[in-house]
Amino acid sequence: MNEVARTPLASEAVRGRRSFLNTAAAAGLAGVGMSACSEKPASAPTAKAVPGAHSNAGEPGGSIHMKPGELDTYYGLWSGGHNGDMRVLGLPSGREITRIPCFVPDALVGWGLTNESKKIMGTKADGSLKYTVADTHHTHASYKDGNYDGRYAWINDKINSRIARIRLDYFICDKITELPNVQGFHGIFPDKRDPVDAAINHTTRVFCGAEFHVPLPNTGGDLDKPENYRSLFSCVDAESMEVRWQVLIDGNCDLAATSYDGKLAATNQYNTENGARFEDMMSAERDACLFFDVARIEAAVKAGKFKTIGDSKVPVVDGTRASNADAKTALTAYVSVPKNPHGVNASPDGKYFICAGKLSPTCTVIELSKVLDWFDGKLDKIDKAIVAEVEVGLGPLHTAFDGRGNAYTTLFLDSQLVKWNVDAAIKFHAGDKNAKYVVDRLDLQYQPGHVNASQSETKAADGRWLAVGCKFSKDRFLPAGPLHPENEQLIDISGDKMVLMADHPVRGEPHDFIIFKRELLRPKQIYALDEFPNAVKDPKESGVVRNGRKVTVKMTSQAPSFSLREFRVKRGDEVTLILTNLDKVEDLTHGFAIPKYNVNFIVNPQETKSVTFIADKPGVYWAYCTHFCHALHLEMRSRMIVEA
Ligand code: RUQ
Ligand code: CUA
Ligand code: CA
Repeated sequence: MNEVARTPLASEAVRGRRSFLNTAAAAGLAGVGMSACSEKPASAPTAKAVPGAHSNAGEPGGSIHMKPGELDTYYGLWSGGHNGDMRVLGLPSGREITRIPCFVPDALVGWGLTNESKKIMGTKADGSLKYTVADTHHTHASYKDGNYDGRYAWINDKINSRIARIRLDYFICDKITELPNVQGFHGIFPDKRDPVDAAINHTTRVFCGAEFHVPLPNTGGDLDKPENYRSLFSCVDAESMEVRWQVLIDGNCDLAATSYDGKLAATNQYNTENGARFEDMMSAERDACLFFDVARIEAAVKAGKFKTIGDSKVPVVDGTRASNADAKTALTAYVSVPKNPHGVNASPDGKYFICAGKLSPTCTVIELSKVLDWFDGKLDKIDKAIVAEVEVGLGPLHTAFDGRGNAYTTLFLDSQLVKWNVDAAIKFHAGDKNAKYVVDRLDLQYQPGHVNASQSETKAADGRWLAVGCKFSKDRFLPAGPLHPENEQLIDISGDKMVLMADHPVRGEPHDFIIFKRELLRPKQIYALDEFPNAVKDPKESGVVRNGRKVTVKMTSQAPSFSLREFRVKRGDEVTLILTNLDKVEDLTHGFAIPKYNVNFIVNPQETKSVTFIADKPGVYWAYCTHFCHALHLEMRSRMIVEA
């Protein structure tokens, strides 16, 4: 597939293309045909990719090739898209280190099979999983003093509107919450400090935007009245993972951002039209970035100024335009932003939110102090908070920062990354037509969506590395059937010119990711036995305990054997097998599989897991260790005898 047209268009045509995309044009672009729109400005430097870049150690690029035994200097947390997991990468090498299962079963660790993971994932009355599909897009980590504190990360499931929390000490998912009253939960962002108690300078809440409108409650009413469908913005408690409150809004939500002072959360809205049809969602020339005054919302909830919807107990406050026209009492403020914006990102200096235009070739810079002024009644019109609205290229989607005043925005349609200077853009917008805000452009392969730079969304943005998630890889990798991988590209942004360093194929479909310094995490590599209330702490506790038809099998593992060489149950018993790995040696993981019973999971050092199944097939079943642990790994077995 080499059909990517790279012919520069005549300047008029370029200018025409660079005006707003109307409904018809966007409709025509809905397919892969988008790949044809990649006119290249004559000035675009075409950085040479590997292998040249590999040899420039010492230059701005440095080496991204890790010698054997060498460790990466950054972690990357990547969403796994419709694999429903989170991926952990080492950067700059791009090596994938692990995947953390969240929303979808995982065969390696037994996620979705063990009782512990099922409890986190959620089950139906019959004990089976409530959901087995997911669509993760956005991942962000908890903050302290404006930087990551290494406690948690969160990730969304757009399909079933769930938010999962990852413990960053063990790299495991420990809680999942399903948001009520919404569909299409997409954007997610933790607050960076407490909006009410200024002494709390770490994450306490996570904000969640819902894209799709639904009838409220969605229980069969208003089916054919899309004009009554509504969307909500939700706040989840970072510790309890309970939904604290929701805001009923006009329009919808897309991505989310929070301010460094904790006071403001925001979501971009591409469907202020409340449209139910494709063309309706694109009928308005401007949509909005919707701001929330978090402290006022919490005060309203405290004062009982809320309702609840259907069976949900979550307080819902009124954030509609009509009810929030008076700035002095408003819970929300709708800043107008051109046509169907997508990403909204907070600059690391704490001053601005930048909205990427998507169907408008612009980025809009909103000054947060002015938004606060409006809420204080000191600014007469909320749109005066817009301090720049500049053209950057076609299809702007997401923006990253280098901590030196530059923004990096992906241009989906142009297949480019544009580096632009925020201060210069503000000057240009203010009338200084000599202000050159575009600093550099780099062609990408192909159709970039997400972008993030090392430490970009923290006060410690270091402008070292930047990664781009390209939606199409086309010809960049060996063909392997019709499904192409995505292409995650690594770019050195330490110099004036951006340098493309590497392509990495990834299994579909990562969306957003964050990159941060490895020192910010303190991972543990051995569990504490006490993390597990059902731990079998001593091999002597092993055995079979019968309680009617319920049988509990307790077992431990220590390389190369299980504490029970055999165990007996009777046909029809409900068997709960608890296995604690008593090995304390780092990297000494065991597996436990039972043939014909669909059981397989792993236990890491000092970890306990359990499974429950009906022993419905009499016979001999060699349970065995599936994870290579010892020279006698193959001999590491236990015999399950099911008496007829
Ligand atoms: S959104 S491009 Cu979730 Cu941009 Cu993926
Ligand atoms: Cu234990 Cu392999
Ligand atoms: Ca719209």
